[in-house]
Amino acid sequence: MSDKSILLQSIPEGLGTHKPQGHAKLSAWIDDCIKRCQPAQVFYCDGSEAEKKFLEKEAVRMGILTPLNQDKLPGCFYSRSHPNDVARVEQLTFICTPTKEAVGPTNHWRDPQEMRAKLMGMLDGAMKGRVMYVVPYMMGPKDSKLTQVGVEITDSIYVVLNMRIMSRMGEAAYERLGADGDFNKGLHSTLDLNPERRFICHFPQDNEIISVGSGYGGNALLGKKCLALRIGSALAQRQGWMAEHMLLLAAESPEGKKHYIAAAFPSACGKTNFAMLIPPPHFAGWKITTIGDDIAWMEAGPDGRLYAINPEAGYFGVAPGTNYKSNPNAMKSIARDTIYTNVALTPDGDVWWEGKDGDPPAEASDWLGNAWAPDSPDKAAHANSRFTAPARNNPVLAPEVDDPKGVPISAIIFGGRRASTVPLVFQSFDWEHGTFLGATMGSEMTAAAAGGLGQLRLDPMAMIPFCGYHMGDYFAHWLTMGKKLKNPPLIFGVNWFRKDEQGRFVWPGFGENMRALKWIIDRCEGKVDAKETPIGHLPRTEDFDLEGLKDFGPADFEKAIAYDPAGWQKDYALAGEFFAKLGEHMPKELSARLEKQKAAVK
Ligand code: GTP
Ligand code: SPV
Ligand code: MN
Repeated sequence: MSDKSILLQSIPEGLGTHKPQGHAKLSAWIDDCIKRCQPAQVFYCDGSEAEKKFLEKEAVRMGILTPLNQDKLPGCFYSRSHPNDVARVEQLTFICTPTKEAVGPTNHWRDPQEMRAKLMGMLDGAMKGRVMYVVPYMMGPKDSKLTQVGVEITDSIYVVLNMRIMSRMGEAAYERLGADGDFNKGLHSTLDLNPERRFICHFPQDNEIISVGSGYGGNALLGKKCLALRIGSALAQRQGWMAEHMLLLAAESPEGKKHYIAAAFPSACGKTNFAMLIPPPHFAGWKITTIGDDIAWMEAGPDGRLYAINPEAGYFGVAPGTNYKSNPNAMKSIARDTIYTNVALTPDGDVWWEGKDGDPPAEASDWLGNAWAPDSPDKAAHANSRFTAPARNNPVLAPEVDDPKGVPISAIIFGGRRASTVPLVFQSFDWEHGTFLGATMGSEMTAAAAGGLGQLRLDPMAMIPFCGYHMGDYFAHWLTMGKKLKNPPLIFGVNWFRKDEQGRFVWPGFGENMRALKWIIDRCEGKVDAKETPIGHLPRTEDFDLEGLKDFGPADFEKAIAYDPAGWQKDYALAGEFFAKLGEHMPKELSARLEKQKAAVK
């Protein structure tokens, strides 16, 4: 019988011993965590290749990871979560600030002292008989001034191996800290994975995160949504920069001219796909490269443009629907050194999910570990099953990812999953109207968060689950940033998900989204005119390149961009309710803009 002891065994010499020295506050915090959680072992990570190999081997021995077929998927592992721990839990995510007012009505609030006491109670002795891992990491390129250092203390080896892919993990983080640098404290324990004892808590004033009861990405990989967005957005507001739920891509024309584009789409609404887009054959000579697929940190540059970095180093992407037709670059990115979570496992050690290439396997073991066959009533992979892959695997990774000053953004795109109303692509009138457009965007909810699947909700700037302070103040911050930018990006809206009367998507999407991107770039370069409507500038059919598109002509295009005043009246009514909830924090300019827009679409 294999030994499933969860303590690390036969630790090679030199591993696990990299206890940080010379930063008194850091050492004191680590000591506090050890006293509190009482682990049986403490393993100080250094981020080395030898450490990765050792921890993978141990995770396999413990039964937490399963090696996949190494001929087909070298360096890849399979993992199943607890069945109740498959997505973010917005109801159990809290911002703990001295006043409730500070977090606004769109966040869940708890008093910091009360919450801390409750969490400390749960963490007392929580790591008895377990290993505590101390994980130093950087969010952002090594020498960027926007880069943040975090240290995550966790009892999950799965979390360590995922953090290693998603962040710049290792001792360089301690070097950047020096003797007294500020760092994010992140304490994570899976406890017993009981949803009753699951709390994802943020303490922005202490630059601290405490997360218990979940091992799922967004809840447990603390550098990602917790630090880079919730704590990050609050920090950005205080310091005058932006932390956004945005992909970043570079689009290079056949003439060699580059534009950098940022796009905010809600969870599971197409960021990874758009960031890795391959232009259709008709766009030969165009090249799209990826800077990031989920998070952007942005600041005003000396030239008055907005500069962006991707704080992450990997992709925690949605598996279902990913295939060689929809996203070949993602398929190549996940061909090696990838951790697959909650997909299906085939008898030959391969993975499968709904919407992967080819026929479904004749038999498989589903995400719950049950026997599955193509005629099984349930899905083989969980709808929010994911891959964790290093960015360096991406064949179209932009070299700019490591540039400490970031890339200057030409256009910001807001998009959502909307069966109706929102056209394929349109442009706002200016920064303020673009902010309004982002502030009023809705989207149908996806499996990335527990509950509400398919329901339309307002998700301003795709930040509803991730804004770490009052949404009204967040809107005001957007307006302030616009005033700081002499050359602000142009702001656009897109919708890849409009449906016809039969419930089919009207737009082919994926690589064909290049056509909308091309129009956006043409607008940035002042090359094409547009149709003026109350909601913004719409593309004229003659300016939108439809050549080479099968079964989709000008009439279909006109359906995809149709301006639907009745739909907008409903949208603006929803936005009005939302703005009202934000009360005194709501910027007057945007409330006034709403009244103007309401009148215009009547
Ligand atoms: P998070 O990682 O949750 O923030 O999501 P994301 O925005 O990166 O979403 P992703 O690109 O992984 O897409 C999620 C789902 O939308 C996948 O199932 C895709 O296949 C599907 N999708 C992406 N782009 C398109 C598109 O242009 N059209 C259609 N119809 N579906 C798309
Ligand atoms: C999202 O839900 O927007 C994600 C996945 O990108 S997670 O990191 O789990 O939040
Ligand atoms: Mn996301």
